[in-house]
Amino acid sequence: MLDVQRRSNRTGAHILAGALQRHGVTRVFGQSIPSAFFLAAPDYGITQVGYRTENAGAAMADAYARVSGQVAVVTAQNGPAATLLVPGLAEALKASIPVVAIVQDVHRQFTDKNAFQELDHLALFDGAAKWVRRVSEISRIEDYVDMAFTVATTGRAGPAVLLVPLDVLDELDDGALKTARQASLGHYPLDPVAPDPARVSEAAALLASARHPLVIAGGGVHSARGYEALSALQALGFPVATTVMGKGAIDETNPLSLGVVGYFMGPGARAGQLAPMVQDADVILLVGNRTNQNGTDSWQLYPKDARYIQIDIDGTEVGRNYEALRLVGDARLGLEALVAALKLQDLSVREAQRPATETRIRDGLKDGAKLRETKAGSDATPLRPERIVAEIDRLLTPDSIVVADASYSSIWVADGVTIRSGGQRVITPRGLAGLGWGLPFALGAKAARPQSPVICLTGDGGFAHVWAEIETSRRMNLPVVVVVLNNQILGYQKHAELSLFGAYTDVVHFQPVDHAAIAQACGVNGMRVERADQLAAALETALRSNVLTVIDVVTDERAYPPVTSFTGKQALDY
Ligand SMILES: Cc1ncc(C[n+]2csc(CCOP(=O)(O)OP(=O)(O)O)c2C)c(N)n1
Ligand SMILES: [Mg+2]
Repeated sequence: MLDVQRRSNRTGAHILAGALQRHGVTRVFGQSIPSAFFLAAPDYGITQVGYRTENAGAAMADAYARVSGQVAVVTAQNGPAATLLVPGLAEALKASIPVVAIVQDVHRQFTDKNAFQELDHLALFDGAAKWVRRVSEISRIEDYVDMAFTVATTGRAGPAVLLVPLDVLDELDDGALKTARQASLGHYPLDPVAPDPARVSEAAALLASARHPLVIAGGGVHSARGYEALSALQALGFPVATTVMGKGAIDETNPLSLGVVGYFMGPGARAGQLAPMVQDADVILLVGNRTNQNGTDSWQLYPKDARYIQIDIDGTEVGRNYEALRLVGDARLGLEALVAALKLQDLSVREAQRPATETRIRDGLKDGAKLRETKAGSDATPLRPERIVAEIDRLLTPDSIVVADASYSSIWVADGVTIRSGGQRVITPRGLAGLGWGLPFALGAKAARPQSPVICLTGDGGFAHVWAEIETSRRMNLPVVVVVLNNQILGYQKHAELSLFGAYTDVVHFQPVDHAAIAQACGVNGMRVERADQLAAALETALRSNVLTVIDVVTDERAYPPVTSFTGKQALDY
């Protein structure tokens, strides 16, 4: 539609769509509502990814933002639909992912009259978003859209909720309105600021003279796209570990990469033998790392007496759990500045230590691999999850995206997938670790990068939250591979109970479910795998398919990952 025509009879819905177009939005996760907006949107180059449930839609938007580097937009109706956005936005809040949720609100004249599906959305989203506002004038739509995008992308990224009364969208632009707004704010980080140069020099001096320095990178490196800078720092001789959210930030085949450190470094973990290397570190650089419970193994793994340096865009995260030299700023710019400052330092200590550091990592990983081998190479029936992930890992390219649901799947993937190039993506719900985000994450990732293979690992419990989205995949042409660990239990739940109480509650076991048949019933592919030698072919077929494939793998309910709190718990050897 010509711009002139648009202006002459445009409504609030057109203004909203135009503002999103200005921010580079081309896809919106929605379910028809607000209808006036979605009817106008195609004229602005915006198409809809139609979810089945709002909670899945919010998770799709989250993964879309993680993978694309763009703000993702999700919409919902007022009332019940809005309530279902809360879990996904809460994940985005905790994981620092920029999502703009546009939520329809009741007609302005009906406000506070017990209108149909009226709810106090400001209160509803208060704890699940960075910002919640209602736009109540057509003349302010662009202002509020820009505020929402700015809030989502500036500083620590996160979700912003914009409430739009439906009559505002229907109102005609009286022609008096003229927007002066030109900015495109749909990418993040919007304002990549660099840390104080004096502190950067201080940090460089500390790192250069450290005997056992260690870098522990978190999800902030992905958000800042700081991959090259991180690998430049590693190239100066600094060993690099990551959190689960940071996995993918660094090539894990580099001799100075430890892999993921945190709460699953028990026997059989890839980096399980490297815990002493973390504990012995004298200077630790944290980058975009929240130092949360799982990442620090309940704050037991990171040493108490080390010097910490912390780069984070959010100054309130710096020093939260470990007092640190404060480098408040963007992870990429912070790392770049640090690399430049280190090049001015005498790096002879680091050079001298480097061979010993590499040997220590190599030996530790070798010992870990020996302990893993029996499980990762196992032909046992029912299958071991370690074997499944090893088969997936063999088929990955740097372009592949691996997604995991919460529970054990996140751990199996974080521990079993090998990152071969900085920037390779592994998407896990580590903000809140809610069950059911795996499949919608996979669909959101596929929407962001349609050419990339997307493989999702999920437990049978978590998958059941979102079976409905199999149909979404088919309808929206988002073919992904879903590998279901069919152990017929709420695994982590049962095992945590066993480890803590020596007994388990009475609902952790499921009746048998044929997940392949569920997929087939939705008109996509379903396969059942009961033997390890069927796996490779099943995965290859699934990756070639142009529709979603569910691979339902019968797995051993006794299999649990090397979570340190499980180590030595005999109740788990049942
Ligand atoms: C929405 C939500 N509900 C409950 C939990 C608690 N929880 C964590 S792991 C788990 C068991 C998950 O079982 P399943 O998805 O089958 O994975 P498995 O551990 O068996 O591989 C539960 C109930 C959660 N993390 N999120
Ligand atoms: Mg299970």
